[in-house]
Amino acid sequence: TSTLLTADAQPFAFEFDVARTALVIIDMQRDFIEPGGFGETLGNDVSLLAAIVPACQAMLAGWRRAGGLVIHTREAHRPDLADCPPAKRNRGNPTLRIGDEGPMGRILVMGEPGNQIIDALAPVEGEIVIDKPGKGAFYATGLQSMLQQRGIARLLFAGVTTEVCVQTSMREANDRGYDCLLLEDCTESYFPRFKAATLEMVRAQGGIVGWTAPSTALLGALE
Ligand code: C5J
Repeated sequence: TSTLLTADAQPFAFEFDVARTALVIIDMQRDFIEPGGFGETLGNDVSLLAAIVPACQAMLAGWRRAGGLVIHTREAHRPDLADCPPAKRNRGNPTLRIGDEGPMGRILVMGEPGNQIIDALAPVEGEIVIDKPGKGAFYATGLQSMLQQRGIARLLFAGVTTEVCVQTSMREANDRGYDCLLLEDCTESYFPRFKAATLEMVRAQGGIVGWTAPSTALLGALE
């Protein structure tokens, strides 16, 4: 509907209409959430991230009920890794590099078991799935034209990790003129202090990157 709704948010109320707003769920793929994937090979405790799944499920269910557009992203590379810069593949000293064979198939490669969105948040018919080779969802993807074709002006962000792919995507969107809101309980980092800092930096200076709010504030506005 084109009715303007209002959600309690920081630094001030967020106005949105379902018809021109999309829920963007960033990289809730097995690689980051389950043991044996890319996240764990970088030395992270993946159980921290799994904790947001129930809140993401509730938000997704409410947004679907309201008839809103849902976009899922996956950090995913071509099997030949032509879209993976060596700088990305070689940085740090991961036990498994992008493209290597891991317990859930080749790390961060399209089509592999580890690259699938977790069952609890699996896309359904009519939802858009974006495979992105970078951290941001706009870089080298068709996301912007898909949003433009549908008249989307506002984005609600969920997913992982808060300060990497979520924040990068949100900043890309903000520079492209979208009003962006980060769903506080639907995002997580392997470093809790980075999540806290990201929420603060997004909404500082009058919402320099956008808004933040708990998912219940958005869901409440939909009722
Ligand atoms: C990372 C992501 N952290 N989805 N990817 O490498 O945030």
